[in-house]
Amino acid sequence: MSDGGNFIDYVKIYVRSGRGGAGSAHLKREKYRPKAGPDGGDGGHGGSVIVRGNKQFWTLLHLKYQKHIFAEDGVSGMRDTWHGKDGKDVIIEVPLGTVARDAETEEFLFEITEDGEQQVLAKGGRGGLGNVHFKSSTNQTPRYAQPGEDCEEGWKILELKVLADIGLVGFPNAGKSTLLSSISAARPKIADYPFTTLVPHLGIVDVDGKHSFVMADIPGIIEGASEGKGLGLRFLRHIERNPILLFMIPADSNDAANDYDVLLNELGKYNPELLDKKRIIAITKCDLADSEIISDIKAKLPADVPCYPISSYTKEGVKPLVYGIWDVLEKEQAEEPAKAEPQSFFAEEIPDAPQEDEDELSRNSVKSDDLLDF
Ligand SMILES: Nc1nc2c(ncn2[C@@H]2O[C@H](COP(=O)(O)OP(=O)(O)OP(=O)(O)O)[C@@H](O)[C@H]2O)c(=O)[nH]1
Ligand SMILES: [Mg+2]
Repeated sequence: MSDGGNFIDYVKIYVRSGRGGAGSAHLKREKYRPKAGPDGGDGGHGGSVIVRGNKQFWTLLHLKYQKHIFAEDGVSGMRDTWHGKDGKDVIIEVPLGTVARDAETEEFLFEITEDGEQQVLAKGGRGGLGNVHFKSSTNQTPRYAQPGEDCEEGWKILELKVLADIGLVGFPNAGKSTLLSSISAARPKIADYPFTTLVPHLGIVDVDGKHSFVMADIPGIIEGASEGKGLGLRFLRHIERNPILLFMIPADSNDAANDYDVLLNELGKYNPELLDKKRIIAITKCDLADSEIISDIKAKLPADVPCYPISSYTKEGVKPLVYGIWDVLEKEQAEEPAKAEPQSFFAEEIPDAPQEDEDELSRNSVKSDDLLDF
């Protein structure tokens, strides 16, 4: 898919689950047994509105014109202990990386990260119990039954935050899309005018035939983007969960150090947590500058951030950059479980903790045909 309006990463929908059907309070009357007792059946459960992850979906476009999503009500119970039919659930399929929030309170509800993962957005009401359940030694003819439980309803926000390992950050024209298309099968539009890229693109980058990672190309950022200049910063949500950011500074920039500071500043204004991510810098378009200029630029950029001069045209420096990214990613992956699970007191008692297979750790599971190009 090319750039344009087909990529929808934010929808506001009104959802309503089904009400539970009422239990029946029917009293059985037979010709010769006028008080044959209660026989009111239970009401059916109301259907729920459920969100399900589907790795075939890459956008929320299918929800753009379907603003109201209602599940079916449960049917009331009837005489002869007839159980009312349950209301049907509604399943909303969403791409992986979709986050659900309550539109009014902004409360985070859940996030879908796995194919087939299901979460309830609005729970169906329980069906009421029929009066047969309330018969007791002291009350042989209960004249009441439970009403069905009410539905849940409200405005919800579904927001897609693409899942990538590294996000490209740079001014328009910095060469982000050119890099992505030179190292992956993604084909974002490339042109010598600013804001060529209007929506995020993902590509799978092969490292060495054994390992790969996912790179996200997003629209360019300019000074004042946090105040809405250019395309604003809305799309930065797509790099919020990337563990690494790759800053792209062109070799023909007038002031590389300032470019880098402006980018950092804008990211920080959008979400200060973006500044906690690992960073790598690529000096792009190095075919346009001689080595002296490149050394000069390098010297002006922070020494503690790995910096790679590259040219997507001549391919010079591109492979070392890819290896450099993989290096940082591997370290991040190794650190990740340690962060998530504090060391157990019993860890020392486990003799030889099995070593994780290198391939298991790798991202090889992402195949090239999983490539997403919005
Ligand atoms: N000489 C040279 N030009 C390059 C190189 N990489 C990209 N360009 C050119 O720079 C221009 C912008 O490239 P893009 O890849 O579209 O830049 P971008 O950062 O994706 O730009 P936006 O999508 O607008 O943010 C195009 O004309 C590219 O052909 C490079 O390595 N060397
Ligand atoms: Mg681009």
